[in-house]
Parts: sequence; C-alpha cells; structure tokens
Amino acid sequence: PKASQPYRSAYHFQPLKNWMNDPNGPMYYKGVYHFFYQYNPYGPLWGNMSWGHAISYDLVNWVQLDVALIPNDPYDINGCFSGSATILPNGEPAILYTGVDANSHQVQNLAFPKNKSDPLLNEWVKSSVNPILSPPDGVDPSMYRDPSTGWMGPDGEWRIVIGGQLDHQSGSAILYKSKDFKTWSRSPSPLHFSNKTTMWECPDFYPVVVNGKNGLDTSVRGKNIRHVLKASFNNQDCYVLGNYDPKTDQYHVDVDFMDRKGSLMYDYGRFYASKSFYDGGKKRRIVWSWVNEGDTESDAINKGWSGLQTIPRSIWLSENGEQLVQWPVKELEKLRKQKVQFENKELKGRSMIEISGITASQADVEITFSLSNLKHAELLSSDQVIDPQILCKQKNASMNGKFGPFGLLVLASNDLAEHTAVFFRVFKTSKRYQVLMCADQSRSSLRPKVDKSIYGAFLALDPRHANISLKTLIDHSIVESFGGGGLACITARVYPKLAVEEQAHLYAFNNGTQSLSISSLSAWSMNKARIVSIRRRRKPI
Ligand code: DQQ
Repeated sequence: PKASQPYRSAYHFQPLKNWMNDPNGPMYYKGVYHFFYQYNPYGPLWGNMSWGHAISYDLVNWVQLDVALIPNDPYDINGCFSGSATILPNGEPAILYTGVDANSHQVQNLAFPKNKSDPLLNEWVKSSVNPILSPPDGVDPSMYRDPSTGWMGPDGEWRIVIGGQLDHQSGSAILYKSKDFKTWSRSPSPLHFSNKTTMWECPDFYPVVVNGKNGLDTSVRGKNIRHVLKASFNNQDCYVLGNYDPKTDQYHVDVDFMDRKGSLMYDYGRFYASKSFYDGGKKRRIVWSWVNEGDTESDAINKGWSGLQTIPRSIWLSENGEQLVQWPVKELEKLRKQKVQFENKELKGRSMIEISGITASQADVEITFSLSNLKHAELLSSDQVIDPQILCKQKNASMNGKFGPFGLLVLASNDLAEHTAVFFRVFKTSKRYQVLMCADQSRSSLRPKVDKSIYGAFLALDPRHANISLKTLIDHSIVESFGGGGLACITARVYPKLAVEEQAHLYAFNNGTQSLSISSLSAWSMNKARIVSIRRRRKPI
C-alpha cells in the first residue's frame, strides 16, 4: 500500500488493509458490540470471501480480532458469503451464513462460538451438520443467499428469510421455519416478493414501534408495532413498511417496492447490503452499511484497501409513520474536538461563508436554515412524477434558483475548483411545497476516472412549519449527510486531488436569489477513532 493515504477515513470503520464489503452478523453480546464483515484477507479486491471480525465497547473504537470464518470446507470452499447472527434462548449466539460450495451452489450454514462465555467470541466453529439448507427447486443455485436474523413466532418456532430469485424473475424473501434452529423447512409462500425487481440480496426483517425511537428485538410482538422489510437490489437498499401477522406469516405492505414513486430507500447515495441489529443495552435498533469505492481497481491496488462502513445509525419510524428516520449513534459525539458555532446569520442570495477554525477534511457539521417569504419559491409542475435524482442533475449546485441551491460546500479546494455540494432547493407545487436534497459530486475532484454522480431525494417536511437542517459527516473520502433530522440520507465517496487534509475548506453557501438565515451552525473537528488489530490465534489463516 501507498505511504500517503489521503482517502483513508479517520473515524469510519475499516480494516487495516484489504477488501471489505457487506456488514455481517452485527450483535450486542455480554456488553460487547460485535461486527463481522465480508473480507478478503489477501488483497484489496473482492475474493476469498471470509468473515472479518471486530469488537467495540462504544461503536466508535474497534479492536480487530482473528478472521471468524474462512472458506475451507466443502460447503463454503468458494466463499463464506453474507449472513446474520441470532441470539438463541439459551443465550448462545448463532451465525447463519451462505457458503458457496464446491459446485458453486449457494447453501446455508451454521456456526457457533467455541466458547460462549468469552465475551469476545474470538473463535467460531462451523456446525457438523452443514450445509443446513440447499437451493430448492425453482430457485437458481447461484441466487440463494444471505440468511436474515431469526425471529420466533407465537408457536415457538424460528423464522428466517433468505434472499433469492424465484422463477428467474422475482426478487424474493424466501421464508423458512425451524424448531431447533438447525432443521429448517420452507414455507409454502415467501414472506414477500416482487416481480418488478431482480434478486434480493441481504434481506432484513424487523419490527419498529409506532410513535417512538426505541428499537425492538426481532421477535417482539404486540400492538403499536409495524414491520420493515429491507432488500438490496439495483445498487440500492430499498424498504417497505407493513403489517405482519406472526400467526399466519402474512405480511401486508403499505406501498410496495418500485411503485409509481419508486422505492423508499435507507440512503439515496452510495449505500448497499446494510444490516440492522437490536442493541439491548441501549434499547435501539442500529443499521450498518457497506459504502463501496468510486475510484478504480488500480486505485484500490495502490491504496491497498477498498470499502468503508457507514457510521452505525439508529433507525426508527417517523412520526407520521410513513418512513424510517436515521441518525448516527450518539457515541460518535465523543470524537468531537474544536468547535465553531454561530447563530442567526444572514446568508444573502448568491453568497457564501467560510466555516474556518476546524479540520474541514475530518469534521461533523450541523447547520439549520430558516426561510421566509416562501411564496417566492420556484414552481414545480405537480402533474408529473419527478425523480429527485434527475431533478438534482438538471438543477445542480451551480444552477441558480430562488430558494436554493443552499447548503454546504465540503472538501473544497482553495480556489473552489474542487468541491462537493450538499444542498437543498424549495419548490412550490399547486398543492404544497417540496424540499429537494442533493449531493452533487460533479466538481468533487480534478481527477479523471473517479465517480462524480449527483444524488437526490425529497425531504418529507413542510418548509412553512419546519426549518431545514443538515448534518454532514466529512471523513476524507466519505461524506455522509442527514437532511431534516434524518428524514433523507445521502452518502457519497469523493476523491479530491487538491482538497485533502489541511488543504480542504468548508463553506455554507446560497446560490439562490432569495436571502435566508442560518439559524444555527455548529461544526467540530473530529478525532481519529482507535482501530487496532489483535491476532490471538497463532495458526496462519
Ligand atoms: N455480497 C455477498 C453476498 C451478497 C452480496 C458476497 C451483496 O452474500 O449477496 O460478498 O453485496
């Protein structure tokens, strides 16, 4: 790997080197957070799929342990693919994961800790009954993977879903039941499927409470509970909300995947194969996600690594019950150091303010804008369904509007030749107001051959009654943004040539004609998280 590493993150989780993709089997066990991940122990590109393993007491600082699962048995010799952890009634954690066997068929396998009284769970033993499931008829053996965390029904039986493609066309969450977590039988119908999507990877299914931010463990039943089904396809993590009857295993969704308006997404940027878990210590549900690279394979080889994880996020149902809300775990605030702050500052049309005094390449920024005279907002015709990403592309950060674009310019070079813009625009339709949130990377780097996408989402808030807030976590090559308190999230990866380390600047900007006010701004330099590696087993892996 290169000695200079301008793109390595300081407080996002990444292994010391090599390739990482999906989060696997996150759990909270005996006071310790466990995090596993798809890992190539031998290089910076995808391959040799193994389960890397790290532990933490605070979700911020991590100790990397031995690789937990390696592909060295006939039922996983071509890869230990993604899977989940479930804590069984006797307190023992079980891992269910996909193995790619010697025939390149995807099968499901079980593993248990060698010593369950060791809170670090350093060694994992694959079950002698593996594989516990093989591809059923009608399911392509190369499209059958990623078992979910289990939940128990009122009949005392476990359920899981496995991602698959049914009859060559429908994305599906194939449902299984088991009395002992070892012997599983397929339910006559899947938990849910859609013929508008391809294969579902990494399905996640869990309850959320109506009117509250607390999380729930997977098996919780009762009133005021709704269920989320997340599926990964098309490079995006989409979800539906619905009512689940644990007696019949019927799941009725409010609005299905890929309806007229598209799908609800956890994050409208670079974010895939996420997985959530219930943190019984702090009674919250936390979601992790893989954020892949937007540079090239030869860049990965140069850097010696590839792939990041998002900051773990708390996730809950919004007040109106129509979507989920996410926010970085509170513990991250421990890393905040110098702070700059101001309140009630006018941000005139076509102006910008530099936010100086912090490390702009490694920062946490929270800004709130207040708007008045909204009747002057630009008109958006309401009769057409508009894709927010297309709207952000048509009206990028340099296109003047009325209310907006306004927001942050992050990782900006001295002369602004490089900058990533995270911003809003407010539109008026015949019936209401619409707030658009964009992350525009089109000018993020002078380097060719790095991704410069423009992402977009609508923010479900009414700007007549609520200020528009933005939180952005900037960490060298990752920019994670949360609009409206987490109503819309957009994660971007950027690779500036000039705006690196101390050369990076941060601005609040307004490229609209209407003046507005920054009702508050707080920005902090962030400390580096401690991520260290301990190898306890001496035998080579
Ligand atoms: N990554 C894993 C699969 C999963 C995919 C392989 C999603 O199990 O479907 O590394 O990114």
